[in-house]
Amino acid sequence: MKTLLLVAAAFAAGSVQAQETTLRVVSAFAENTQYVKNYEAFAKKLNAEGKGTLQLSFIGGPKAMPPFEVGNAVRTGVVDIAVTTGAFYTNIMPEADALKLTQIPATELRKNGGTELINKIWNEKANMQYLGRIIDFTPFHLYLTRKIDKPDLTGLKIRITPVYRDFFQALGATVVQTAPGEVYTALERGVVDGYGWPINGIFDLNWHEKTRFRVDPGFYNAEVSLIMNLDKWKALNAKQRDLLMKHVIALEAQNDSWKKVNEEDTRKQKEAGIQVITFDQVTAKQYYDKAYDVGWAGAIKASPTYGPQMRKLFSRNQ
Ligand code: 173
Repeated sequence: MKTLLLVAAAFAAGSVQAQETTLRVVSAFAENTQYVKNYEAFAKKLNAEGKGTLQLSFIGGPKAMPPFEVGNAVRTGVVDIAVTTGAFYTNIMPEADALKLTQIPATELRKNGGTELINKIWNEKANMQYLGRIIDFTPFHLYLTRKIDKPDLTGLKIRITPVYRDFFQALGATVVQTAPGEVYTALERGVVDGYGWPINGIFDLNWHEKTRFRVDPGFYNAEVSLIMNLDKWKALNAKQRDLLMKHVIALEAQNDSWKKVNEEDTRKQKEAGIQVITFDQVTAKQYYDKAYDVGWAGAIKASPTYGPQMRKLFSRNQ
C-alpha cells in the first residue's frame, strides 16, 4: 500500500513537471459560423501538436455565454480565451471597438507596432492579451427590408452593435442593439427595418430569408479575434506560449481566404434575390468617408490618449 501511494505521488509530481495546461475557450459567435469553423481547425492542429504541453477545450458559443458577457469573462478569468469581436466588449474599454477601423492587415500591424499598441492597451485596460485576428479583408454593410434612394435612414429602425451605432445614427436611423442571435426574430416581427453585418455570414442564421436589399459600398473592416486572460497568458511557460502563438500567427496568415468567402457570399446574396442599392460616385464616397470620420471621432472622444495613436497605426494614409 505504501509503495502504491509513493508511486501515485511520483506520477502526480511527474504530471506537474510535464505541465500540460488546458485552456477553456468560448465563442461569442455561433458554432456553425465560418469564424468558429476556422477556430476549430486551428484548435485541432494545436491540440495535435500540443499533447503534453497545451490543449484548448471549447466550452461553447452564445448558448453557453451571452456574447456581450464574453469580454468580462476573459477579463476576470472565468474563461481563458475567447473568439469574439471588440464591439462585444466595449463595456470593458471603448478602445475595443476601434479594431473595426484598421485599414491595413493584421499581419502588417504586427510589423508596424499596431499589435504592440493593441497589447499595451488590452493589457492595461482589460487584463487581456490580444492574441491575433481571425478575420480581415471583410467590409460591413447595411442590409435593409425597405428601399432607400439616398443615404438617409430617417424613420428607419436599424439593428446595431457598437460597430455601427455612430455611423447609422449620423445617417438619421433609430438604432436597436441586439446580439446576432436576436436578429432573425427582430426582422421577422418587423421590429427593425434592417441591420448591420459583414459581407459574409448572413446565410448562417437564415437572415437572407428576411433581407431584401444590401447597401454598397461596405465600410470598415470586420474584426474577430482571439483574446486571452492576461494572468493565464503570463502563467504559460515559453514553450506553451510559442506553440499558441505559432498557431495563431499561422491562422492570421490565412486571412486572405476571407476574400474568396466574401466573393462567394456576394454571389449567394444575388442568387437569393437580395438587391444591391448603390449611390452615385460622389454620394458613395461621402457615405464611406462619413463612416470613418464618425468612427474615428467616436474612438478619439472615448479614448483621447489611445484613439489618436490607434488612428496613426491602423490607417493607410496617416
Ligand atoms: O454585427 C455584429 O454583431 C458585429 O458587431 C460583428 C462584428 C464582427 C463580425 C461579425 C459581426
